Amino acid sequence: METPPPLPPPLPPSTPSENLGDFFDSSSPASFSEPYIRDRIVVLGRTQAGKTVFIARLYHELWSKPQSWLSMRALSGPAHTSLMTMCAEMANGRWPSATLGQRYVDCELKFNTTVHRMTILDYPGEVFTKAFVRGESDTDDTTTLLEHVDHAKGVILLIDPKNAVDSRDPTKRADDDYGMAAVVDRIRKFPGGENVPIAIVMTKCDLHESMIIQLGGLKVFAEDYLHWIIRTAVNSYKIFPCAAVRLSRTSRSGTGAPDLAKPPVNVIEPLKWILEKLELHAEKSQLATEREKKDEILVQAIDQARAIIAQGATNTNCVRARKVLSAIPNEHQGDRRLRELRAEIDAAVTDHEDLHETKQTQNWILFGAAMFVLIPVVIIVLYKVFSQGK
Ligand SMILES: Nc1nc2c(ncn2[C@@H]2O[C@H](COP(=O)(O)OP(=O)(O)O)[C@@H](O)[C@H]2O)c(=O)[nH]1
Ligand SMILES: [Mg+2]
Repeated sequence: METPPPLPPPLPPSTPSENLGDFFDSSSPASFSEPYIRDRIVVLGRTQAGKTVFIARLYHELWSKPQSWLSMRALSGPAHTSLMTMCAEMANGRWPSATLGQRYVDCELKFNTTVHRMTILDYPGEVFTKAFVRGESDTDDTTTLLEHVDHAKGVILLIDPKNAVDSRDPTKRADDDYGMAAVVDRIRKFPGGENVPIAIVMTKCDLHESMIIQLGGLKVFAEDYLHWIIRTAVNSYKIFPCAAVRLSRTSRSGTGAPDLAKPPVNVIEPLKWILEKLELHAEKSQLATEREKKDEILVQAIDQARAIIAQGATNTNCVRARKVLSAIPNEHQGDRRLRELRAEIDAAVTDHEDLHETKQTQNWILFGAAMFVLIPVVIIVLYKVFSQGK
């Protein structure tokens, strides 16, 4: 593993949340004026959640058997070697040693044609507890952790379901329910975090499957033991029961040796789900941008046509206005605003023609009346002139 890569600028100072219903002490995003860049998929979990095993297996799967639609590459040689060594150790029947220092692995993911950055935060669980349970965000290690979380566009949360159930140790329990819910809360409240896909991965399910079944199955288990996380995640989350590395022999204690020959369960799937969601979001936002652009063209044309008609609803102006409107792309021709304006132009031109006709009739009546008076006067004058001449 390697030293942390340079990070984007830190978050602006936090302000207290205005929402009275807020339960967690997350900083409010209300003070942000600039769009906040969400550029990485983040993997995190508390101590002993199974992070090292999960990421080593995920990396091994994608490196050794790259799929045409998904591949993964560590961004540094030492990180690659470290992940592959951990898998080699597991292949030899040894679990990877506990994480000693703060560790980051930066990887590049290629999903179909898009490249994503993935940051794996495999730090000692104490840092997680400090940041999300004790709310201490002033030390270097917690600040870095929070910054990664705040830049996440997708998150994989690893939870050992046994810890979620283990109520004998309230500290352990707090890390899983309070701490994890605090992570989710922070993600949802910060700019652009409303729809960040969160994959909740329940680890070591080869060991815990029967416990989950006994407690009512995955759905009931999640509602009973992960309800704070689910409530806080609101939307865009999915729960995956996962067995990254299974034991070589049936053992319920979890102390058995790992067997890398057995296929993993739900190691690639959470990542795939996140990537598909991100692709869908990207498509949607691209469509929305295109729609906005087209709408702008429509609004501009409507304004231009109105300005022409405002100069007078003469035949020439109406023809000009209609010409402007017919230049609008076909897919907008059925737009309500356009139909209404066309009807207005038709009405305006009819009024204009009616007015014109009325004026013409009035002129003819005036002319007739004038002739009615003038002709007898002229006849009388001529008669008088001629009769005097005689
Ligand atoms: N049976 C089983 N045990 C696991 C699995 N993943 C992790 N473990 C056990 O949990 C221990 C802690 O896992 P580790 O990945 O080091 O946790 P971390 O502290 O979150 O990095 C390992 O030493 C294994 O004994 C799994 O998928 N199946
Ligand atoms: Mg570890």
